[in-house]
Amino acid sequence: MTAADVTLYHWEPNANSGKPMLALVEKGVEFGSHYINMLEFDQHKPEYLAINPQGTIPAMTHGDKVLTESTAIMEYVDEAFAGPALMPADPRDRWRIRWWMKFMDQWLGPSFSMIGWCTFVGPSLAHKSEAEREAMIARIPLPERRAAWRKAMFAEFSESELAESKRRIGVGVALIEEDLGKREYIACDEYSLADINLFNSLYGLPVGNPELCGPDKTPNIWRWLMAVYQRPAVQKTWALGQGRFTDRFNAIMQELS
Ligand SMILES: N[C@@H](CCC(=O)N[C@@H](CS)C(=O)NCC(=O)O)C(=O)O
Repeated sequence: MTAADVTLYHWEPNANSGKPMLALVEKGVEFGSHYINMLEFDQHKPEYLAINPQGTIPAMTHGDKVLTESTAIMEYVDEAFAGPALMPADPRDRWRIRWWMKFMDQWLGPSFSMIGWCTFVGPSLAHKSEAEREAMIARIPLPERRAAWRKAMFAEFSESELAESKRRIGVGVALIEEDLGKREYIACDEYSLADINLFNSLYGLPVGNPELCGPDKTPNIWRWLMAVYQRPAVQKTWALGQGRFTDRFNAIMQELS
């Protein structure tokens, strides 16, 4: 089985879609890129449901294997293919990588996601009629995703849940700043899957949360962002985007360089 048998189904290089995209590019794995336009609900069309019946992205096929869950896909990519190791050998470093990925996936990432869905994803569908939006929601296979889309499309996120997400982002950014003061990268002195995981939610911080992140406020995050932005694989990955996320990436890269 070779890398030529790999197809990644993804949206923009951002959050969950961006994680396996960047891991594949860092490893130098050739892959077929299948863009799923999340805002057109491609992820709920029968062609994609045949790949991932849950109707969420990303998903990856390798030969006849179908892989889902962005962090687990990254671990698979690191183990299945040659190229630079994205997990170090030391057990304590590996534990810290997994600690950070769990923290992001379960605690901090969903808060970034809620703010993004409230400010960008939901409003992007405001041009559709209420009936069209209801029909889109009715096609979503997972009840929890149906609930999330309803809140985003009809601006139903409550004040208290948005406040909790903002609180978590503040706490998370402070913790990341503290740990980046202890070592070169987030989990150890080598670039790892944990950096890929975090970068996909944090690369927009200087624009999205200037009140929390900047060269004076968070010097360790700033140093880390500058180092990660400069990686050729990171630049190649964000060039695969089709819109606003790549524009934002390019604007911040100018600011950092
Ligand atoms: N835990 C999953 C989450 C997958 C997920 O919910 N992805 C979002 C995009 S970041 C999605 O597919 N949203 C589209 C939808 O719910 O219709 C992973 O990490 O892959």
